[in-house]
Amino acid sequence: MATLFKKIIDKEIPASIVYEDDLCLAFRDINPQAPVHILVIPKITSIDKLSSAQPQHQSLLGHLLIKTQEIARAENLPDYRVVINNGEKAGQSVFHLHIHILGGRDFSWPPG
Ligand code: DGP
Repeated sequence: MATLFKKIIDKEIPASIVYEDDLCLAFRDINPQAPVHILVIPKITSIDKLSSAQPQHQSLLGHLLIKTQEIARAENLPDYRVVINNGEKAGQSVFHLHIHILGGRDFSWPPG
């Protein structure tokens, strides 16, 4: 079943897209938890969460992180938090791998 994020990739649902290439898409979170809150997702749909990733996805995962730091730089974020929620108990609600980029405010630790 197509997730919400697949529909965003296919432009069936509008999103505020900040970056796109052949492998990934980045767009602003609809429910931002910080002044800047961007999601970076792979275009392939076979990775529902980080723990489903396989060794064959190594370069894709690296690509997502490199794009994460480029997007943070483009958003003028010197400091930012990068989050991947893996599974329901960790707060994952959309089962298509995504990296949260959060910035523009201070963050506490440990996270809730
Ligand atoms: P997570 O809880 O880690 O699975 O994060 C899912 C995020 O997706 C959550 O922060 C809200 C965001 N989100 C859910 N639906 C939409 C949508 O339709 N558009 C956008 N831009 N973001 C969405």
